[in-house]
Amino acid sequence: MGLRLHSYWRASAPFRVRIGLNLKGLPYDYVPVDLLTGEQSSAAYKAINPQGLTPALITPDGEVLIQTLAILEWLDETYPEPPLLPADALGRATVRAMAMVVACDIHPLNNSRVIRELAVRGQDEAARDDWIRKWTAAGFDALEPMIDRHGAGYAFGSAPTLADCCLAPQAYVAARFKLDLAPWPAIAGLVARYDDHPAFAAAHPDRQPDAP
Ligand SMILES: N[C@@H](CCC(=O)N[C@@H](CS)C(=O)NCC(=O)O)C(=O)O
Repeated sequence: MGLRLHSYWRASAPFRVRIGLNLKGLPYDYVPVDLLTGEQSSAAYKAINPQGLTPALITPDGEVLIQTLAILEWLDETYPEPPLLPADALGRATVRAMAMVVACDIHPLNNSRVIRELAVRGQDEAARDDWIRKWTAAGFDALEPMIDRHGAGYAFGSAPTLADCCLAPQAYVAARFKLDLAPWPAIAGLVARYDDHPAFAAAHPDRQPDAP
């Protein structure tokens, strides 16, 4: 058995792991989880990921991994080339910090279950979209100077890292919710670069088997 990824085409968290798998050149089986019909909350899926969130990665030994940062670090330790983290401790801490700005401080506020809850509490679509843009902008404000300082073609240095695995999907969400990247030229520059990289392009939502 090879690697198996439980994924939804448009969701940004599985997109991170698809990029990581592609950067490592690892083939995997794609198992769609339909977030629109609530499949993530089914007993069958929760037996795989008790959080009812995507993605889940099944290892060749049949172990289940959840949480994208943990999955990407496992991938990096298990399949070291090319590395997703720098060789030095300071570099690793910086790349992890950039990834966490996205994965810990932007995305959790904007995840679909949070947006659904805002709707339940009476927020209309315009207010919900503003909410998404607000927290994305706050994270991008923090990332922009970090990329200015550490980037040299990618978010940190001249090759893609864990930070890019997280940032590219968040930039896709930003475009989806019509957040103009003009205030963040360093991030806008990276997005153009991601579009040209085969590992990022193959991971793009529109190219997934469950995309409509
Ligand atoms: N912190 C988790 C976040 C996972 C997550 O929130 N996934 C979203 C898709 S981007 C999801 O499956 N949402 C389903 C829902 O909200 O019901 C990770 O990094 O894996």
